[in-house]
Amino acid sequence: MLEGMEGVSTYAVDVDRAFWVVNLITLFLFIVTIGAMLYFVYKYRASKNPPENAKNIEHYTPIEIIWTVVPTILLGIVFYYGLDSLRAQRTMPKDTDSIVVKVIGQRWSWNFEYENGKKSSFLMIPVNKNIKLKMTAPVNDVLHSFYVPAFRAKEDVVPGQITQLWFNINKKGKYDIECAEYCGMRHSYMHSYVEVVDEDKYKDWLDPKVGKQEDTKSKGEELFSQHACVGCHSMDGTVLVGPSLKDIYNKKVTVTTDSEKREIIRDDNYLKTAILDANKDIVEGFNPDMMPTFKDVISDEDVNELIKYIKGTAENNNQAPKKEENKISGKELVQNNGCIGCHSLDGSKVVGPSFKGIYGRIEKITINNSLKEIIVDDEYIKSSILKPNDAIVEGYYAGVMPSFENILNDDEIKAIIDYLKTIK
Ligand code: HEC
Ligand code: HEC
Ligand SMILES: [Cu+2]
Repeated sequence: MLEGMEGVSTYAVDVDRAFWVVNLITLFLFIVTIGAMLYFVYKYRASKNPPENAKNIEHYTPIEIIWTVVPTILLGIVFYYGLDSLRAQRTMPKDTDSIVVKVIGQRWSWNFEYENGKKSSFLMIPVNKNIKLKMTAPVNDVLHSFYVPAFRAKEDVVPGQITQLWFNINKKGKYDIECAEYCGMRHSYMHSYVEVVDEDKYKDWLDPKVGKQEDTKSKGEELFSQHACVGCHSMDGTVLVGPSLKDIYNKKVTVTTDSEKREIIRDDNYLKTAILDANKDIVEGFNPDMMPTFKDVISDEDVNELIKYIKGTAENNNQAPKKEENKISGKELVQNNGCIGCHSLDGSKVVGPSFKGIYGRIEKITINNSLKEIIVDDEYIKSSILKPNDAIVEGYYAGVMPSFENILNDDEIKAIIDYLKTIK
């Protein structure tokens, strides 16, 4: 595959120029030195120049000046073009003029997160736009290096530190991403690709519901942003000031009512009270007096619209496209969390056991230093993901698989388990 031999980023010309300048100067110096050496070997060969004729010349000013001045100029040229290309690469556009993508490099996969929260295991970007990568690795991971040869772009990815890289690509296509820092066993498998597409195609991919969704925005959704609920509540599962309202309808919650803890189901009545009289029931883990009361601010009718909207995130309530998008795909989770860097789907042993046929399989594991035989079920898979070091599969090592506690939530783990069941 020769795609990428030609540089496709705006600064590729600068980098390529520096490359050629350095190489041509090196070639020139090579020819001059080796040429002179061969010439002298021939000219002063022993048969024509008996050793007793040899003279010891101590000084020859002209040649000393030449071999000082010429290399100085050549190095000056190398320095100039080196600095020039480095400047082109490292002068970052502002965040506001760029599409910022978060990159996580971990053993042994690349993960990308876009401005709207979408995640992927390859990088999708529009052509002719500034792209800025903010990269890091998990704190318990090792050094990696993000490298796209076709872009002439490379930067270290360091645990616990954010490094940046930018580019602006002028040619659509698919280009390789490599890890350029040796990072252990599966280093060579730590590759992915960048897909450079038209802006429209990029937008469609990033947010498939744009356009379709805009006109069907429900009354409840409008009220939700109008009354600034969005500032404290997400609809995608992230906890802001208040709990996320995604998928909460008819689910249990622990609340404190009149300083007494109780568990209740979030039905219409509960939601109505939660909106109009927020301090009556305080959701566990949150503080009272944070949410303003909306009594006399929001009419009963509008409260019903809001409730409908909150329900809509749990039920298929004329919000079909939304629902589709919120469905968690176990397959994507497995791809986006680096699991397939260590677990194969085809039965081959990689760093960890293969996922093929994992569900229901009989396995020997070590728990508390004693070997036991178990059948892989939901509970076991869940604890393998959350506490990988509690039970170690025979033939494998502890301390290799990272824990996904606080990274994957219960719903996501369930989706992964459902997906694993299908890999036969
Ligand atoms: C200033 C931040 C803030 C704003 C604005 C806000 N809330 Fe809240 N909300 C909270 C906090 C904090 C909690 C959790 C404590 C509690 O139960 O009161 C909460 C709890 C809730 C709950 C219960 C959630 C659960 O998990 O059971 C619902 C429903 C809710 N809010 C709806 C709304 C709606 C609808 C709006 C807009 C009309 C809104 N909130 C505006 C902060 C806010
Ligand atoms: C850095 C490599 C690595 C990553 C990343 C990783 N694992 Fe593992 N995993 C291992 C190793 C090694 C074992 C075997 C040792 C053990 O039991 O902890 C294992 C064991 C398991 C087991 C038990 C397997 C069995 O046959 O009993 C499951 C299930 C599992 N991993 C799921 C996952 C999931 C899901 C992810 C992604 C969210 C993941 N792993 C990410 C290395 C990894
Ligand atoms: Cu790496």
